[in-house]
Amino acid sequence: MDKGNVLVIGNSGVGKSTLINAVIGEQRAETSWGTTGTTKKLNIYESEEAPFRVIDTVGFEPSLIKEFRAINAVKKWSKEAAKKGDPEKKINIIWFCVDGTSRKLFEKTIKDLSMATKIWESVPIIVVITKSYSIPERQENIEMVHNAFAKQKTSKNLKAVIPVVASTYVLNETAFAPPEGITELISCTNEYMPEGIKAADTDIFSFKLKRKNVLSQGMIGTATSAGVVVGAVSIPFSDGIVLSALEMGEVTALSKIYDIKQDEKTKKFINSIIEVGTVGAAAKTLISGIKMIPGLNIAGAGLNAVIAGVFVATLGEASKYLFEQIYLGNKTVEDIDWATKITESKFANDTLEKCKKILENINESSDNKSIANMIKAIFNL
Ligand SMILES: Nc1nc2c(ncn2[C@@H]2O[C@H](COP(=O)(O)OP(=O)(O)OP(=O)(O)O)[C@@H](O)[C@H]2O)c(=O)[nH]1
Ligand SMILES: [Mg+2]
Repeated sequence: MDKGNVLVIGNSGVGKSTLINAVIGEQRAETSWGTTGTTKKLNIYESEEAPFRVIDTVGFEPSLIKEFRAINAVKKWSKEAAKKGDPEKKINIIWFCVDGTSRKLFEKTIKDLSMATKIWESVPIIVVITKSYSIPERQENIEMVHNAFAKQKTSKNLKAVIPVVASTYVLNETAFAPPEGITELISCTNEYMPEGIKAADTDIFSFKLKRKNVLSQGMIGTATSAGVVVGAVSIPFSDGIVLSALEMGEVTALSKIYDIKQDEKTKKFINSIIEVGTVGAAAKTLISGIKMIPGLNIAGAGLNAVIAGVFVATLGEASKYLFEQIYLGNKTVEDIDWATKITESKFANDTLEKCKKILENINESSDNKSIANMIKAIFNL
């Protein structure tokens, strides 16, 4: 079946490549198209599973109005195909990317992008606010985009404004902005594809599930690295481990990736899992188990760093599984007994073995980064 084409435009550095990576994934094919000798070319990304193709205008600078070379390249790509009777190269949707960290530029960027794409006068536009790290600013940013669009001739083409974080953004040692908006963007894009090339709901569902899995893994990896840093500077853990802000951030972010409704029931559910994975019996047993590993060649800060990192990784793995089951409709956030049992078994099962392997591979001189990398490798993060 034919696939639709999404044209991605936005200033250089706005985050187009990072976005495409999050949407299409690693298992993708990348083909370049463009006249040799110019710096403007197109990169076309597709994967077997992805419901649409994405065309990246590399290094696009819409402020250089007379230099719409990237757009001309898209036109050419499309036109040549039309001549050959190849309907596959039509632009079906345009993603306008604006940088969420520089809202002052929204108006000018939208004006420039509208000018650049005026030849596609009736193609649906989705504005993607990239790098939307700041939650309090999101709603205001969406309104700013709508206001900027109201002044454009193509205002009727605007279908949605979606704030995204395409890759986990680390704010400080315990706080990070997790990936957001990616699967919403996938659904929304498919929704506005013309009939005939629109993917079936079931295909979109399984594609989104895979993306959620990958985004979660990346996020757990980032949280694990943060855990190592916090563990290394904290007091030794004797009676359970509490890195509360970090763990709360990690588990809540995972619940959001799996579209779990953020209400009181979910809060209670999250608190129960965190308790098991911090001060619960399984957590305490694991800590004493680690401390009794024979021939332990690392002590103090290094050992605490490993413990903290392993706990964050294990808690992440457990919660990811739980939220996935809820997302799939197999369980609900009211199944707390089930959730705590699963979490306990994650901590009890092979986690001690994993710790042994990690501790065998590091020593007193290992820095936080190498400790984190070792944990991530063992946990496949
Ligand atoms: N952590 C994080 N970094 C991001 C995100 N989006 C963009 N960045 C960073 O911003 C920088 C620019 O992102 P790119 O994706 O290369 O931007 P681009 O639009 O493809 O740039 P050109 O190819 O030059 O047009 C990179 O350092 C990215 O890592 C995000 O969602 N999270
Ligand atoms: Mg790029």
